[in-house]
Amino acid sequence: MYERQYSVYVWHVGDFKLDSCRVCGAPISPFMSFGQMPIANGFLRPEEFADEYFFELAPAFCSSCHMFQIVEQPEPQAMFHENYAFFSSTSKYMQDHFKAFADDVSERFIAGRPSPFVVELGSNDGIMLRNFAAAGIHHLGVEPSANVAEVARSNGVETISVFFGAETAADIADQHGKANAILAANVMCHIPDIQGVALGVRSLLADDGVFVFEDPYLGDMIEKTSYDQIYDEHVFIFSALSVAEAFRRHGLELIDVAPQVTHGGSMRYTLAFEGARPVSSAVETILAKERAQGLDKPETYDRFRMNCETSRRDLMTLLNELREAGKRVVGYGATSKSTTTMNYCGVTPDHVEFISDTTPIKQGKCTPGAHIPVKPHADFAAAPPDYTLLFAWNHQREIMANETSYTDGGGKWITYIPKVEIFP
Ligand code: DWN
Ligand code: ZN
Repeated sequence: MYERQYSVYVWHVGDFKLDSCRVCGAPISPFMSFGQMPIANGFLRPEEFADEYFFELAPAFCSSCHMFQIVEQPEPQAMFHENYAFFSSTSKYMQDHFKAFADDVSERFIAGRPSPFVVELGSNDGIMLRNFAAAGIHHLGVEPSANVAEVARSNGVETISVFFGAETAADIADQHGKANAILAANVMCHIPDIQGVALGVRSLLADDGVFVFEDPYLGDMIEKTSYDQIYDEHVFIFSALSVAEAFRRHGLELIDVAPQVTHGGSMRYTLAFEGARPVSSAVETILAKERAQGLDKPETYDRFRMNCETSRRDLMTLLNELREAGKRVVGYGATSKSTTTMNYCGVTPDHVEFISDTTPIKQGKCTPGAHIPVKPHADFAAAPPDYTLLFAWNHQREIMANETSYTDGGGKWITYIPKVEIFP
């Protein structure tokens, strides 16, 4: 079944075979398939439908090193390019979150150093680094998507537009010196060559430096059945178990963890050279919690698969009922995540009239695979629908605060995480 994909994958990436874990090389095989998927951020116009790229989205769990990963991923250039559609700063809440992230790193690891240097991998439009820039701290963003990198530069954030790896790391160290902190937010889970990043971090990090990154958390995904975290860009969904093991192989030690509410449940991991810094008790606590949750056991992922199937059935039952009742349903937030939801569940323009999204580059185009039109928020406000399907469920608090007039006027919301329901 996976023969074609093996060859595609080997052709694209070369170093790893599809049937072996990207971290430890142990044999792996998918425990489910979400079916044929397009590029999650590949918003397109009708004339491009015929040439749309699809791959099979199938996750696997490695019983040896506990890494959760997808077995096939499109080549990076197909996902991160000069037209990348996601700009981090679209959410005010996320701007505040990254300011707090930057402040925390500054207080704990930067304050008092004579000439600190901070590097961020996948710095997007500079949402985090601009806080360091504003404080006059020597910084560098590494952002492969040229359009968002340009926005960062225009915000005064020094940024180079390349993929990070051992070679780039050595160049940066030559030009700028070693980094006291290397940061990454919602980036590490996008990079299949985790070994290359680890080598790069090793060569760029100062002896007592820290590597701090956060990504959507496997524990939350399993608990909430938020399967929409799985899409082409997210090659890994990390846990503390898998992160500790992946970096231990490169002499880097997990010294702290901190759960985050962002993106529907994330975890911030802090790593340092082995023995260079004390290890927080939070690490042992989270490892024990993950074992108790079964994140190290294949049966957990069989249960997850069944929960995904239930979620899909419930969502489609509701959307079909609303369609038959002649109700208008509009989507809110043309998220990357919703590409998995819509294509896995079979949501069509007959179910969802259009999706409201504030990102100009998405507007006027259609969603990948499902081909639902994306329109500006003004269209939503001008003709409020009976029901609004909350694809940006991770921004629920901010969206509810902004949409009180719709809700107070009797508008209904639909969520599907952690389960399908209508509110209020
Ligand atoms: O890891 C990733 C995360 C961090 O961001 C990437 N792979 C891509 C992206 O994932 P996403 O697209 O699922 O992220 P969001 O933040 O859930 O996307 C929100 C979308 O909703 C954006 O297109 C903006 C839009 N939006 C809106 O139209 N009105 C968002 C808010 C808060 C709003 O009020
Ligand atoms: Zn493994």
